[in-house]
Amino acid sequence: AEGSTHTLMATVSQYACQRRTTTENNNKIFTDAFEVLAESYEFNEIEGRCLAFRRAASMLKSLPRAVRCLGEMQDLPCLGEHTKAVMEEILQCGCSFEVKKLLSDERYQTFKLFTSVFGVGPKTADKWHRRGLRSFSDILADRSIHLNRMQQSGFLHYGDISRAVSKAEARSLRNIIDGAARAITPAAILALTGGFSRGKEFGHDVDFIVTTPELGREESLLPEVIDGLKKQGILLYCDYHASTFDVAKLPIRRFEAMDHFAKCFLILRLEGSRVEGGLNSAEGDGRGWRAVRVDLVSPPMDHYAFALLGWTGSRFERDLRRFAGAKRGMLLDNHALYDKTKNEFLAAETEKDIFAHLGLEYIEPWQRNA
Ligand code: TTP
Ligand code: MN
Ligand code: MN
Ligand code: MN
Repeated sequence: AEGSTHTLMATVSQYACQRRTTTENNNKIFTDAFEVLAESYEFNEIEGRCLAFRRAASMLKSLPRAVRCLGEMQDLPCLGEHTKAVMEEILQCGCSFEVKKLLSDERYQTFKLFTSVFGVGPKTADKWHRRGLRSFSDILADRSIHLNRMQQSGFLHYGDISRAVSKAEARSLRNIIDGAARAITPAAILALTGGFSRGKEFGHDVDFIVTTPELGREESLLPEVIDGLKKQGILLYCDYHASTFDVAKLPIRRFEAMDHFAKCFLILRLEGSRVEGGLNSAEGDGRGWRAVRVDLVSPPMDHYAFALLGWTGSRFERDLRRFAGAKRGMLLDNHALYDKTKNEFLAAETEKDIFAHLGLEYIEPWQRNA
């Protein structure tokens, strides 16, 4: 009675940055199915369809309640023929035949398994699948396969890092990184970003911004923090990327997956975390520690707000960029916001400043789970 079709969809924007999306998902039955389809298209490098299913899922996550009938879909954005057909089937039969078929598909299952390893993407999974490899033991037994350092760590710590990280573990890690940064400079700034800053209960890693108000100092801060973690004996893996950030090269006009700030992808040893078994038999019971993935990024302080907004992540951030370009003639990325009409950079000290420049209502991080 309370939910006429109108209240469900009257104001839904096609852009995630104009929607509020909490961690409560009322349409999980549809979005789980869409994620399987999106993944399958991703594995087969059919990017357009993958994106279509991800955008549709993101839109459904923002709805205040479940979609209950075909009629309710008509005015919702981001839904095409294929997505609607899948939803219709789920409404009628409780599941999608196409999704069921994929879940039992050998190629999908193998890609899913292989890409669950840290350092293995669809390209590597495809290479291994073509060679007839189907399991971890197939890979590890094949002497002709060369694993890079990241993949070696991925297999070594597989059991631990494929287990979700809890909020409590994220807090412990925060204290560790905070201690390490403060030992170097008391002025160090540490901010939680990524999924945990959006209020998620669990994550696949923990993301932090580590920087300092002293401009230029942030470049050497990160290597020093890493060194501190190493001296504590808790650095299990480190992939460090020095800064390639250059204000003179802004704005960056083509999309790049990675930003240019100094950053590192780590695996840390977290003490006091109980662990069940892992792939590696050494990761057995009775251990008082677990391995956990941590990402650190160090933007210079005058670009802090852009880095924070970018690293807070989810589809929300991607749609912010898309909205900036399509609706405002602006270029937004993790480094800066550039107004192409005025030919100038728009400075920002806070995320709120960036929303204001874009003429968007401010949306809290916990409402950005798009
Ligand atoms: P993730 O840690 O991959 O995702 P998440 O924190 O949202 O979810 P999970 O709980 O599974 O960890 O990425 C966080 C954000 O970091 C994501 O929006 C992408 C962003 N990021 C950049 O902006 N630049 C980069 O160079 C990298 C590596 C990540
Ligand atoms: Mn994360
Ligand atoms: Mn690298
Ligand atoms: Mn991350």
